[in-house]
Amino acid sequence: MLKTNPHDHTLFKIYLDELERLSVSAGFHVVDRIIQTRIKPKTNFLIGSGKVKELKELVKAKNVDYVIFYNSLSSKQKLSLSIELECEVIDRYELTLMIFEKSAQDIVSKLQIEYAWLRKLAPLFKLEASIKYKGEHPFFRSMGEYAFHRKLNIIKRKEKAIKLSIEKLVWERRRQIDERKKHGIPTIVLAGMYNAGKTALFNAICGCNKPVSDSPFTTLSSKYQLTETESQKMFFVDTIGFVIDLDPMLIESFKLNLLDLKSADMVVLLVALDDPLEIIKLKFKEAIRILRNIGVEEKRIVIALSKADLVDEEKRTAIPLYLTPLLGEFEWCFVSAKEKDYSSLFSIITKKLQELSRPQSPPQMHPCLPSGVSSSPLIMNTEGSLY
Ligand SMILES: Nc1nc2c(ncn2[C@@H]2O[C@H](COP(=O)(O)OP(=O)(O)OP(=O)(O)O)[C@@H](O)[C@H]2O)c(=O)[nH]1
Ligand SMILES: [Mg+2]
Repeated sequence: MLKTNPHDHTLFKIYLDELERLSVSAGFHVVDRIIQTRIKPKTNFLIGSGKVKELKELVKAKNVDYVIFYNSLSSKQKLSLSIELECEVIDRYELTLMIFEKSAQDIVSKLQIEYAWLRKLAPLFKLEASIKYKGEHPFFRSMGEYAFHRKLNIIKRKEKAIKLSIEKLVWERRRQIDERKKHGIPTIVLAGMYNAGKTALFNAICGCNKPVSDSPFTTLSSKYQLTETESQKMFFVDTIGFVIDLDPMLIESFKLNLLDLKSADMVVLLVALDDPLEIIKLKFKEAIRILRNIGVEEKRIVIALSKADLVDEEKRTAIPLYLTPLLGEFEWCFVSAKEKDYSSLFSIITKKLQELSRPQSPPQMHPCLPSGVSSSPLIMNTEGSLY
């Protein structure tokens, strides 16, 4: 890790712990950590040349296969480091994609992951080739250069094709969202860090049986389920989890998930209570920052302090006090998927939907009507396709 804030004495440890947790999830055995503090990253190696030397010795001594950087690496840095260290060098973006690949089941996730890989690796391939063929005759290209151009064209075509497929899916998703809005069924999206308990709550509310686990990014592509409360029908959406310090390029590659969040009538942000207090606070802050960056309006966010069954009465009083500066203006409640305790969440959602319902909406579209939409032709299954 290159630590650019010399005054940070605690956060960087949390970030590194998170990186180690992700590395283990991806299947790595972590042998050591190296940190350098410098305000300005170096353009060639990110870290200073002395540190590169130290790292090289460590790589040799411990017979290391991979060096994983917390920081994002440019193509130039990745290439220079892997040549110098004589091993694979990846950054957190690539590490996250490796974990995604492990849990990717459906075509939508696989497509988005492939797109994210291409966005990262295509510039690296171009750089590698330009170094390799620099100085070769401009008119009589070597066979190697021909092969490179062929490969580059294949990559470009692939990138274009994947982008097109994703755009088609985005278009289809937009259409489904518009149809849902037309039928006046409000959409409630469950968001939060990975492992926050989104899928467990989704399953409990909707009676589904989607995979739930302790490993990061169990859910990659959104799951949808229409459900009926006492007063109305709602679409619940389970989404991909966030991670601390999420790379904006990664968010951008997962456009479909973005669309779900942006178009939601309400976003329930799950903040899990099974972490130490300072981590709960950090993850809460990060999740709010990510939602803001995506463009989710604060008035549409409800906070659900999840896994409440794990905290005793004393902590139930202490935690909201500790989180007061963050909870601020948000409506919040405790939830427990395990104990099927989410009635307060439903009360808040219903109340907020009433507040948010706009007067210009046609009466039949009002989301809080006691559901005259029971036999709506537009119902989606949990994978998002219409039936
Ligand atoms: N005690 C307790 N554990 C819970 C509760 N909800 C979820 N968990 C556990 O927390 C872990 C993560 O749950 P998930 O529902 O998979 O979390 P997620 O937010 O969907 O995670 P990703 O799909 O990776 O983003 C699992 O081990 C669950 O059993 C809860 O209400 N109480
Ligand atoms: Mg999940």
